Amino acid sequence: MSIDPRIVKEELIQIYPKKLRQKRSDAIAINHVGEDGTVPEIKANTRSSPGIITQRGCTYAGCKGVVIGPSRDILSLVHGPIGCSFYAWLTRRNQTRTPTLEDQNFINYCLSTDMQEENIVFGGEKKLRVAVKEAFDLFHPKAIAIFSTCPVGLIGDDVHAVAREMKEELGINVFGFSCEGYRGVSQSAGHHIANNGLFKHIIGNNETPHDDKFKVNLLGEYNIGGDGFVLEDILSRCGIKQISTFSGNSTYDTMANSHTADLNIVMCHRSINYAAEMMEKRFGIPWMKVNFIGAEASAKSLRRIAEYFEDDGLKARVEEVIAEEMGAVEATRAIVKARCQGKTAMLFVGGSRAHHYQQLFTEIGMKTIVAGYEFGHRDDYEGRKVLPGLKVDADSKNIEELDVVPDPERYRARRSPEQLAKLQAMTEMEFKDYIGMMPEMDNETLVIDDISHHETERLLEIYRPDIFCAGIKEKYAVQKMGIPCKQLHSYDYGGPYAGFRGAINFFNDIDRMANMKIWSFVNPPWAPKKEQPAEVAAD
Ligand code: CFM
Repeated sequence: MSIDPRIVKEELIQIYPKKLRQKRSDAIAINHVGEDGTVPEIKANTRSSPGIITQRGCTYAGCKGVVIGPSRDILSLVHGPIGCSFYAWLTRRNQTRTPTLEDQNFINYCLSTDMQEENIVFGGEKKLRVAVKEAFDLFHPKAIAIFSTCPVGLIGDDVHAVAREMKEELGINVFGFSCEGYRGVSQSAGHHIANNGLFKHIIGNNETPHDDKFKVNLLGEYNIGGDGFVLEDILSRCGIKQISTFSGNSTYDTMANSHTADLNIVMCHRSINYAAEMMEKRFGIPWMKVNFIGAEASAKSLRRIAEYFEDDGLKARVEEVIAEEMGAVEATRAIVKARCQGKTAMLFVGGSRAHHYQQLFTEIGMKTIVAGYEFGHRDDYEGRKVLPGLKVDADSKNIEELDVVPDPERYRARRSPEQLAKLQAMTEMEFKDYIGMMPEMDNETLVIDDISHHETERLLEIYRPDIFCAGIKEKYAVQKMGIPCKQLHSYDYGGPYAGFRGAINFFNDIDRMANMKIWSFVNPPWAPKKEQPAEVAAD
């Protein structure tokens, strides 16, 4: 069945009032990849319209929950009303391990200043100071991070002044984030604020040297459902030393030591590209986009890392690891592909997974017909080449841009610009680059930014895809319409899905969901009775 995407687009937006119709029209692109790789422009990273029921989260969620939260021994203290903490408590499946009994792990805790009306009226700094002290006395952490929620910004509490004071008094690293929920148009602003904080307060604080030959940091990997564990295993078997991860299964010390690495490999471009750029400017560490979602994609990423280090031993080791893993992947893939070939998927996730997971569907013959991010920017859709032309609007201006210069003692260019250009030309490596989602999607597919609930429902009615990928907020509305919904934030308690073993898990899970017959029986009492398929009626 082929449906003209122009008619679908019209159908999605026709119900809206005029101004909203125009706004949503700009956020819906019909993909077309030109000969030179150009794609249509899409409007992204602008304010959601009230009432559309956005999938987005807030700036505090992006800073505390996404980027800093997964680090196990930084004590996160939320300055705000208790709800902001309670609803962010253990809701993201970022896993961690404590290798020894001495290791601290605060991930299960939920610390809040529990602001009351009185604090809103008279100020909350005093309460914050007491809370930092109490947290220190209880846990003796290496570092305490303070996160601001909306009312903190509105009443003007200076969390940074309190952090400086307490750092002095307690003798540990204490730092604050002005990541009030309203600070940006989505959680994306919180990523940027968190990256700035990592850079100002953590990276470069630990000078432990390593004499390993191949040293990398894995950036933008948060160990959801154990993805990070899989990647740690693969990299170490290849003989690649992972100095730190930002920030799945990480510690304060490893992140503080990350400037000693020789390459930054970036999984989630959206959430961490700022830190990658700043580390290159200050320390001379090049960054390279990788993708470990999908077996083919993982193999390609490993080969690129090996090319960067220009070492035959490493290249051989990488090939061995790929060969060890691929047999099992191919065995499952062949079975699942035969059952899933030709089925369709829609993906509406965050700021990178709606792109990365298309690869896994492709590997089992499934086609992504519509996709979109919640809070991606134009570069996540169209590629970083659009960056110079991006207009900086008032909302983006709200977020500090750090002025980064080479560190006078510690800057060391790991590769010359000529070397990088040579590597880039030879291996299609994307140094300091990300080509975005749209160039890898088929022509005439739909790309929708910050999709509304109405648009979601109409899409499902029109296309009836075999699987819809989104989050918990969408899941049951979608399934009530008789279409299976795979959560790609939490993985529905499943996973890991990264690397080779992750691909096997994903293939099996999608096979189960997309081929489950139960969905075709969903029949609300008001609808005319459906014929049961013959093979079921005969049972
Ligand atoms: Fe990056 Fe993420 Fe994502 Fe993200 Fe997220 Fe997430 Fe996500 Mo949920 S950091 S942008 S803010 S890959 S929590 S681990 S799944 S929306 S697509």
